[in-house]
Amino acid sequence: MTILIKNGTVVTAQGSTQADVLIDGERIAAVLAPGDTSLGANIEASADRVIDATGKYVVPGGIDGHTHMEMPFGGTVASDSFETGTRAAAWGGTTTIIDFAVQKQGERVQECLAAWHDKARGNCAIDYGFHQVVGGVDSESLKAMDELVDEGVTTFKLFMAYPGVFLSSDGQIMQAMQQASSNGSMIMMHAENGSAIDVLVAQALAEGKTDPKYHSLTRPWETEAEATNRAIMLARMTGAPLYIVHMSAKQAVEVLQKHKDEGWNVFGETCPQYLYLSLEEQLAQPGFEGAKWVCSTPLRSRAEGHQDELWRYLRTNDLSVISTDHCPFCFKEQKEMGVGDFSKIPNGIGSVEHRMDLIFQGVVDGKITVERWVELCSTTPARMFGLYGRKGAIAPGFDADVVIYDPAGRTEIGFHKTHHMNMDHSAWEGFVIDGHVDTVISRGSVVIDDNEYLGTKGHGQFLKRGLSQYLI
Ligand code: DUC
Ligand code: ZN
Ligand code: ZN
Repeated sequence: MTILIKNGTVVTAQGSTQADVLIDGERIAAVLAPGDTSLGANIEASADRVIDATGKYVVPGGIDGHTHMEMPFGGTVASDSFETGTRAAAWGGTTTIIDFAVQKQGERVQECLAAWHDKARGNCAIDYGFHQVVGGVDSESLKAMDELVDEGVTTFKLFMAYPGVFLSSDGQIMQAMQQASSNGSMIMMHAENGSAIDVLVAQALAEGKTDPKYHSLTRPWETEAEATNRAIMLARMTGAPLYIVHMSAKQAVEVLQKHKDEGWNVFGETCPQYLYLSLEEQLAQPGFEGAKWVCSTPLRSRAEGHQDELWRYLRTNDLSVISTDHCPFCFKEQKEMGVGDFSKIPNGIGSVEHRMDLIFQGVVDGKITVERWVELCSTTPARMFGLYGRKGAIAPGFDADVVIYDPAGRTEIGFHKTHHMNMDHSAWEGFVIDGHVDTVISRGSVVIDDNEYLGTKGHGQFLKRGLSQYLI
């Protein structure tokens, strides 16, 4: 099967240019400037399908480097399966996810990873890889880290939050970082001071402060900035590179920026919810409504100016990746577990379907360029997580993961506009985007075309990842 995408504007992290893109089988065969006849004068006649992309952007498929499909968490399980979650991702122009396999204390890392393979195998609409959460750092799990690197799982997530569940002590973090430093892998960190948060949560509840907004008020920015600084200091001592996930506090990014400027190999990720949503407008809605927006790190105060600062840090590359931390829970029966006690609300927001659109709105609003959109949502995640060469660019030899995006289109987001995630509500209800995902191609197969899903369960393959290109 050959597909010719003609007359579009091909956007990569490096620049935008008028070009035709020829797909042959699962790969991009050629990117042809206007008038380039090196493959013959009329390749259009021999192509199986021709798509006219006049006036549209042709961009590499989105890579969401942070999702939690069907993850057991907070006494329940994230509501998207690999089947529903990857299908929703495809609808939104994301053609690769990297999900988190989870190991808890006392469990064998290899068995946990095998369980995640079982959940995903044969079920995904788009390609997928895994990071490994190491919730119990000990001599066995440290050895397992070396094995996993050989199996294409080259990133390991640790938690400084959730005492008794996932939290690693500073000593455990230090050991895992030393291991990463020796085997070339990368540590990803959930940087919040979980012990301090637990004290604040217990005190708030004792004072009768039970509403969802207290989720954010008991996780003040200091808990994120302190943990960020501690994580980086530990990484500095071990020489390990460090990637801080879901950053939401401007003060935490300021800490990261300082160490980055000193030449340390530290990277920051943020998510759409921290760029658009806030404590005042969402979490503090009356009654229990705010539960829809309980996630960690938490949404922060707009009055404190975090959102604008995060956009600025995206421009300066102190934040270099946008993922979703997609961790959906239904309102009925799942979020409702926390009625009368905000600490029992399962933490998570579902956004895997909307990231490309939401961040494109940042282009429309003049916050970032169209090339930076591609870089933050596809190219840097590919380089960061050892996928570049296959994913993250429109270039010959790369996988034919391509999105045709219409900047003159319009996308109304929300549950009532029928999103495709397995959720009974939307954190993004009412958002309108000045752009539209028209066509999505995953390894040469058209999976979304003109508001129709054409993909298949099981098309998505496991991606054995290499080492990060950002390691030195
Ligand atoms: N934060 C969330 O909001 N959900 C899953 C785990 C996490 O760290
Ligand atoms: Zn986390
Ligand atoms: Zn997460």
